[in-house]
Amino acid sequence: EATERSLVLIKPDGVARGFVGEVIARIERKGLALVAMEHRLTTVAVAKEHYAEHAERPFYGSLVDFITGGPLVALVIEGPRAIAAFRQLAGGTDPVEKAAPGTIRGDFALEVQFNIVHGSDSAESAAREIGLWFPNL
Ligand code: DAT
Ligand code: MG
Repeated sequence: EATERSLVLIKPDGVARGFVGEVIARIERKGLALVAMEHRLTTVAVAKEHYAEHAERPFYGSLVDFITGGPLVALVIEGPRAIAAFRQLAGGTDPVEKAAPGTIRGDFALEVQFNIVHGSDSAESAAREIGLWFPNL
């Protein structure tokens, strides 16, 4: 397989609840490499751009408030099919209805907005998101 990169966020709920190590351990156990990692606060401008595809959705404002409401950990991961591989580790968006037990969301989350992690959903999204979060990479 061709190697790929994906943008992962351990969102503020994941950091506040102490899941940074757990998420990174799952990424490493899967065999994915860490290419960049930073603990940081997110500006409203970056948050809005990151979630631009959801700008018209009713939850957009609270999503931007949530993602800017505390520190998060942004990572770039790399490996064969890294984008799909991390989406598999994360589980579906709804942590109860969609994420299976054994996934990050299925194991640790209850509410859609507070689903611990973000992972790029396509090669196009990954390129856009890596450029947004790690412009020097
Ligand atoms: P994903 O994070 O699985 O790619 P998405 O891109 O559809 O999911 O949505 C981005 C985030 O927005 C998601 O992780 C949590 C939040 N979200 C999605 N649907 C929501 C809803 N119906 N109510 C509240 N938050 C929602
Ligand atoms: Mg998404």
